[in-house]
Amino acid sequence: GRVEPPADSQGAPTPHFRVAVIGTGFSGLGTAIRLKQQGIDDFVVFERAGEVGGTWRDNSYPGCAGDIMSLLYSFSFAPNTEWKTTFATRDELLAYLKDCTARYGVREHILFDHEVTGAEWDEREGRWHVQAGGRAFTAQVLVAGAGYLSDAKLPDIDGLDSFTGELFHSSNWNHDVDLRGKRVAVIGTGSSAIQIVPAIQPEVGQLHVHQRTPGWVLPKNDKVIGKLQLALRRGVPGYQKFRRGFNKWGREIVAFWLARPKAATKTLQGMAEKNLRKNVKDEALRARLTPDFTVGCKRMLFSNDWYPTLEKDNVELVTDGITRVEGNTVVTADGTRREVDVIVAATGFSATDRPIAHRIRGRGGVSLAQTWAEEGMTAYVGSTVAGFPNLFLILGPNTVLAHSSVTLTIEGGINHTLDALKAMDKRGLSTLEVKPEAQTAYNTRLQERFDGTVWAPGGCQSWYIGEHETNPSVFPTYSWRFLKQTKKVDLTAYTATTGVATP
Ligand code: N01
Repeated sequence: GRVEPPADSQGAPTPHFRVAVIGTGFSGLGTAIRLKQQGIDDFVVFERAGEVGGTWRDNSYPGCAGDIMSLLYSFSFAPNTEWKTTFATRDELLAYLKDCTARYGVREHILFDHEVTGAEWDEREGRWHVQAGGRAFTAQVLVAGAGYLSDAKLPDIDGLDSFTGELFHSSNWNHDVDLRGKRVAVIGTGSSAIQIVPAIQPEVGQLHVHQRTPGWVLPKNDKVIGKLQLALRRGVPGYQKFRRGFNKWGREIVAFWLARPKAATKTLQGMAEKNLRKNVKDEALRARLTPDFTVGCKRMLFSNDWYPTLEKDNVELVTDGITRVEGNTVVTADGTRREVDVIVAATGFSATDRPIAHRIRGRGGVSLAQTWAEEGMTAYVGSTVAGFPNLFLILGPNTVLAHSSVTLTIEGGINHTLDALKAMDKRGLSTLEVKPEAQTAYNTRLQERFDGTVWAPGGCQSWYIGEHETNPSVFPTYSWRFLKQTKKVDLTAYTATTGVATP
């Protein structure tokens, strides 16, 4: 029989939805748009902040921009002809996501200031109980689009929490702090730091860049989109799609080289070495900026102004590790004490220990984080996990494309979710749960693909690789393979049930 919705504390029935989506970044918004396009209107999107945009809302640091061509770093089903430059700035990307929200009518489905604090699978009712924004909801299907670069990681440095100046993370920039003339320490030299440092250097007094591991840097071939390009994009049907496809397939060729350490060393590393030689004349500085890991093992960095900025008079590259912070002073391993007014921690995210995984509880009340801690961080096609019926992850484990745009694996995850919903409708299924053996077989095959690649566990320290014997982050092969495996849900990999009525 029909399951009556349980009442909340006020006695009103708990709102129930066919689908509940977590997050309004590329993953959550993309899911919402595709749900609308598929004619599914019975869904809600929970957003912890007051606006859409995910990564591109949170990261507002000076210099923030994409480093994947904007034509490819956008939805294939929501094209934008108006990109101003090859690589969109953060403001443009955020405007694009806001525009998509309005254009496809998904804003009315979003509950802002509704952070998902818990989601538990109810075996008897065959649905998810979700707590968000202090309220209770139920949903037949839960789609987690919280991403892997959404929760800031501060470094574990003695005394940092009692720093007497201003401290903030790159993804939570404090725009109230006036940096003009200030002494600033930036910790980290990843993708975020290499955009921040050149952007703030002209205005700060002194800039200390704390580098633990130098990265391989390639030039960024950024251009303003000219009038002819714009006219072609606006006026010639199929042109935009062609350019996007050209970029996508070009990157597949890079994937072939990038994965193989010998080939990558010969080609990409050679290019990166040349870039370093060309831009850094000081030999001693160059030596300190030369990485000791195979190119591609950590995410490639793209910049034209990172190296030149490091040679400016008010910039110091610090390579002795930070041992502690005392009052307003950063102390490094060589005993040097640097007084600073501001510390910017460009130290990355909790990518392999995702906070959302602690909040989602499947069969028997076991959390996703617990499951992953015990059995390894895996999913079937990056999307579904045994023990978690009717849960679909967008950007689950092993969905990072080191050579291409994350929006491709996001679209793959969405395809898989939407096709599963279609199959459920068509066959009258109330639950779908991946079979443990299908999940294991998929991951055994996937992990074998890491053998002999630059992402093999142990190659370097990076969120690309994680800290275990298996790699939980990268998808080790071409994006077309990911899109192929997520195009249709393979019902033979799933246990399906019928008969649990949902309101
Ligand atoms: O973070 P990261 P990110 N003491 O984890 C260092 C995407 N992204 O925010 O290498 C000293 O890459 C750490 O050092 P090490 C992109 O996918 C894209 O920069 O671990 N240093 C490293 O240098 C990227 O991969 C764009 O030794 C410490 C840095 O902090 C992802 O976001 C722009 C430290 C962290 O680097 C994350 O990038 C920005 C410590 N205690 C970001 N702890 C685009 O352009 C950590 N570090 C699209």
